Amino acid sequence: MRIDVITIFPEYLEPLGVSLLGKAQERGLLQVHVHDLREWTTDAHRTVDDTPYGGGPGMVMKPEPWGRALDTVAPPDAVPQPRLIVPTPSGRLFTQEVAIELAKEPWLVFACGRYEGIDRRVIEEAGTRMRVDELSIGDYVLAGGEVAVLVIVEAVGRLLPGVLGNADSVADDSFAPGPMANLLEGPVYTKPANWRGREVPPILLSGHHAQIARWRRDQALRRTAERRPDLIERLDPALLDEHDRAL
Ligand code: 6GU
Repeated sequence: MRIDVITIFPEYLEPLGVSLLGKAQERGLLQVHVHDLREWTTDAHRTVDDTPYGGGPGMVMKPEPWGRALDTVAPPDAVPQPRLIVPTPSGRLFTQEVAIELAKEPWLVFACGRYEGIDRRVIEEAGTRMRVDELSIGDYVLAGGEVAVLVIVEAVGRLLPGVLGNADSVADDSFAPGPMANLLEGPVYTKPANWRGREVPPILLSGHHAQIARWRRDQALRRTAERRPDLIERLDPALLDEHDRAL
């Protein structure tokens, strides 16, 4: 997969070269290119924003640098066209389901807004030649889209074939299909079996794999009911057994 990020703070994206995603790039599974939007300004001050038409607080990102940036990074005659992701708190919610969809794409371009956002016409015009997704990573407000790009690229990148080792497989994810689908992960333990007088739950030392699986599902259900009742509501009742309902 190829990823381009257009931002006024390229250094904000440096973490993409570290750890799992850094390895994925070294191994040729992912190519990340970060571009400074100011390269496409034409004035001495390299201006990227201006006051909003209609008045109001803050500043809006000017269309001209964005138009030139997108035409350069994703030329209108390129085939195929990339999918354009615009991180914004007013976007559709980014979920694991969206991550799975994006992981199937060969090419993503991220347009990072700052201030009060990007002039609407940029998104409209881009939409005439590529798929555009405005995505929010949650119900809180960040200062700009850069951190949201880190979140989305990490969630998508770890789904790419070959990026994860077997030890931390995608199949075990909280939101992956299977018996633990849409449940939060329960507690985990490692050695020593007694630490500062606290014992690991004995079932985990028993070697009874079926009982361990049952216990883990109970723990996941309890934790999900406590912390994310909204997820319990959305569980498929057909996937709950007698034992689950007794909890
Ligand atoms: Cl994608 N951008 C900004 N600026 N704030 C956010 C967000 C995105 N998602 C949640 N809050």
